Amino acid sequence: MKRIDAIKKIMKNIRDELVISSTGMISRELYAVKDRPRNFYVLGSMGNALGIGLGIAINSRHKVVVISGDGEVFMSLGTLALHKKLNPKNLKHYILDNNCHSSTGGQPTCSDVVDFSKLAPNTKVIKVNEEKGDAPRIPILPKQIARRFKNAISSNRS
Ligand SMILES: Cc1ncc(C[n+]2csc(CCOP(=O)(O)OP(=O)(O)O)c2C)c(N)n1
Ligand SMILES: [Mg+2]
Repeated sequence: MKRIDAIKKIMKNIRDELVISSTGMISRELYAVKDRPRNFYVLGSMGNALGIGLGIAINSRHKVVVISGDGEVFMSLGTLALHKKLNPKNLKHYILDNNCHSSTGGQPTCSDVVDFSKLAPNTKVIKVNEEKGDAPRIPILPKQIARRFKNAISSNRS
């Protein structure tokens, strides 16, 4: 499956959930598939999508969906243990696993020897292919992404 098709499939079932997406083409493709103020694109800060999602989930009643890559998860593998410990019922984690850092040239990861779904609850691994994809850069600035996300949460609109 193409990574962008996995993102389309996830987004089909999204209503008012907050969606946090990891650094690289995953965020670009999410923007291309369905931009919305309730999406938070973690630009540049690789390894932090799940931590941000957990922070929101344990401090609110919002339903939170995190979309990560395998390289992203390895940057901060300990956050999976924290996820298991906190176990918020309002957080779902999708990991789009292509066994590499496809956004930056396909450098391999060790995801072939780890089953992420055994390490944390509500964690679904979706195998995707290694294609980099061609979604363009997100044209809104990180500050604007953060501002409209905060506004969307506080006004409770989607
Ligand atoms: C701390 C840090 N290191 C490296 C990068 C560069 N970088 C951006 S995306 C990416 C690869 C992400 O890989 P993965 O999460 O597996 O997603 P994929 O591109 O394979 O879909 C890298 C290395 C970064 N933005 N921040
Ligand atoms: Mg990857």
